[in-house]
Amino acid sequence: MSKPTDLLVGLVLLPLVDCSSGGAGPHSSNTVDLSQTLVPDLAQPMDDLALPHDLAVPIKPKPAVFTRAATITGLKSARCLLSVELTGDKQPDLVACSTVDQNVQVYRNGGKFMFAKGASVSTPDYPISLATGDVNQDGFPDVGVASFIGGKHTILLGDGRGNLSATATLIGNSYPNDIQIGDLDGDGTLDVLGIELGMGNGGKVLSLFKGMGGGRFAAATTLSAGTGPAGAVIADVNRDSRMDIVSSGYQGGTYSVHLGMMGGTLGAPQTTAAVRGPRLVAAADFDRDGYLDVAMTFEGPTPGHVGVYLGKGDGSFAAAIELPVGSDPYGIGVFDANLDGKPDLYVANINSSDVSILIGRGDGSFEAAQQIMVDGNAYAASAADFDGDGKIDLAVSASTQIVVLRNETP
Ligand SMILES: [Ca+2]
Ligand SMILES: [Ca+2]
Ligand SMILES: [Ca+2]
Ligand SMILES: [Ca+2]
Repeated sequence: MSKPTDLLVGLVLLPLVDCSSGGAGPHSSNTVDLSQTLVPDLAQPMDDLALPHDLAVPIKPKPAVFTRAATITGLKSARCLLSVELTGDKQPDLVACSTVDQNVQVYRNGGKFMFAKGASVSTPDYPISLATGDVNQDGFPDVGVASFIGGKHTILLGDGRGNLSATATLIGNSYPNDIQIGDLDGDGTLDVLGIELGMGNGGKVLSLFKGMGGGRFAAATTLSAGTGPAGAVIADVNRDSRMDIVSSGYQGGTYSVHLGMMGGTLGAPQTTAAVRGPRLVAAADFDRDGYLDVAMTFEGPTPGHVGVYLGKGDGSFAAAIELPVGSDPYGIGVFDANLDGKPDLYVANINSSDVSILIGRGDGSFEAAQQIMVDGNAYAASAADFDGDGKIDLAVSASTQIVVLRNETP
């Protein structure tokens, strides 16, 4: 099986680690805080709720059930995947990118798991990550694309009818590997964050492009981070209503936290050692203590693993809980797969050509991964309710195809 994880650029062999499962911010698909519910958790008996946490009898959560509902073929080296409603019919569409076709391709959701090829936009120089948000505040979601070789981030404005048109091109450091969109300075306008491996430059920076409204952005300001940033999430980890950044330091084996400060600035990074090769990052309140936690995929063949870091609420995190998944895990995101209101994880595995679904128990621990084959190097996945039945489905980018899995959990 081919393993397209390496790209020769110049004389440097680059391990590529990217691909976003979605941007953060108002349209985030990898940040879910399910803790804010006021409804009692009916999955647990009342006696259980009254017990101290460590005395509670663990309730085994029900597994999720997914079946293949659609296979979109004809892709070449599909690397990114995003679910976002682009056509105005309230049904989430799919956006993929191809490093061979060098484009971003929209697949319009026609209902009943029928997807039709829609708009295509040329995005040269190895597009490898997508994010979404309404950057020009016209009510229609837009798409940001990171192009690895060009060191650039292209903003594609959505018109609400399924079309995407390139507007700004944002040049940051070098070799962007992930892109996130969120309001980092709290001015009500979405900003773009470039997460850049910076190969050959001793790259230790993130590039922040502040949104100025109308889809325009300021020139990059740089934030120092762990060596070789590969992925990040924008989320409020210390619950002060200011957005923060948690980024992975792929080359240095670290993760870094930038806390949002008064006046729209970001504080100095707090960098913590992780095990080798952290890649992409997602956030949710996995133990439901009111503070966001993060999960990261880690480079590694067999067994691959995900690290879950429970937030302490002050911007720091407990030591990793390591969860085995498929081989060479890459894209990661949060959804409620088994409909119990507790956040679960999906992980795209490159080498094992499958997706792992980790059912959260709601206390920060997880059931053993359910593996679903997708028959192709899986770099990215994206969750959305494609058929509108209230159950969140999952689309997986698998090299030459996109496999759409229907959630049939009873
Ligand atoms: Ca914060
Ligand atoms: Ca938490
Ligand atoms: Ca769940
Ligand atoms: Ca559904």
